[in-house]
Amino acid sequence: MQQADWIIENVNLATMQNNGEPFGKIENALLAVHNKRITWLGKRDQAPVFNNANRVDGHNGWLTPGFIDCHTHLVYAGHRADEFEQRLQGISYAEIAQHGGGINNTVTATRKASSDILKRDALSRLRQLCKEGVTTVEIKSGYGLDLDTELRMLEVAKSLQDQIQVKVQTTYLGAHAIPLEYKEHADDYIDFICEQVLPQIARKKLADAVDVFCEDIGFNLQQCEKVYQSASDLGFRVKGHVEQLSHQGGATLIAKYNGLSADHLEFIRIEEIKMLKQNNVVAVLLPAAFYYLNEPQKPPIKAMRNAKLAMAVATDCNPGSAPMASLLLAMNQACVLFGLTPEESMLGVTRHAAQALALNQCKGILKSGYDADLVLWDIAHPNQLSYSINMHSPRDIWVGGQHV
Ligand code: DI6
Ligand code: FE
Repeated sequence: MQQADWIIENVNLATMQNNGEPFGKIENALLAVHNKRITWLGKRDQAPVFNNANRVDGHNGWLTPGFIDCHTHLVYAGHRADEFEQRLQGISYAEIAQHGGGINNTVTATRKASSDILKRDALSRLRQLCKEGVTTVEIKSGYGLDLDTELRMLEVAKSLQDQIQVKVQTTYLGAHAIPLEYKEHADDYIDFICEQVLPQIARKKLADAVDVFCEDIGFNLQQCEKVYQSASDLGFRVKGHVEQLSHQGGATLIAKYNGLSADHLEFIRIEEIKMLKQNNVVAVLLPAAFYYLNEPQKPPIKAMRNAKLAMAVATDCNPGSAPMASLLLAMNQACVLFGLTPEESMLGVTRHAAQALALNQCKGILKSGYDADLVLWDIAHPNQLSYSINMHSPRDIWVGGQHV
């Protein structure tokens, strides 16, 4: 006899483990939860006896790991619908940024907003994500740029998990844009990040990782390397917005610093992919930004697949290039726009997304010992989740074994 707080039966499992089956599936299964963790899973007819366990009926649906959105900018004030209209008139994202709009527009609004307002708005976007089965979310700073607002953004991001059952991982993205007060002095701003902000964030334990925007309209390779060096010295893992609008060499830089993930990658060169693979860097695909910006070039998915590179999929939810709070839609976009298979897109929001956040020892797959972050879907096959838009929502969600 084995101990369990509750078990779910009459259910099929998309474990997302590498067990030789698509989606790591186990049909006619049973899964048991004890002390917030999965304690047993397998075929129903091979299950041990669980005395005193509550029984949940899975209605012959599919149970998946809780989804992980591993790249978002959920905390910000205001919106940029006016810039969306400008882009529809033919003005490019880069042109808007070069004229002081873009990210700096949101920086102005975010600096002015109280923490209560930031929290209220972020919470409403987070609720949308969680309704679709997201149980872990990464949230970046980067719309404050000054010390006070960056710290506030990270505090607000962390505080969201007191309001709603979700795990929040935070990332410091000081090198997101050159703030207006440092215009023409980007190197001084980088020094400010490295000398003033990063040490405080480390001391206050406000971030789990450090990100940069390596781009003509962001920061150059030398500036990004300076941030990575300081971040690594303080014990942070790094990641980056790289090769999105042009090739800069940011992906190779992330590999050199043993980073967690390289995000976007539309302009990565084929020969650079093996560097990511060798250093266990996850490729985070952000099809919503590609879609909104009408980007001219797709990431080289076939080469990534051939290299067996771990590919994650995330919303990039942000007010400029991806005003979208739907991870299911990002999965669909990853298939339609980039050519991922439905299985790859689901790995992208589970196992590979967990790896991008260094949570792959406890989240992202259904496995004994792993956190009981679970989503039950009324579907006949897990490939339906990538196939249809707005047709399926979770029947039940559990975070750490607790029903939400
Ligand atoms: N993530 C970002 O941070 C920038 N692009 C992206 O994919 C843009 C954010 C913004 O325009 O506000
Ligand atoms: Fe982003």
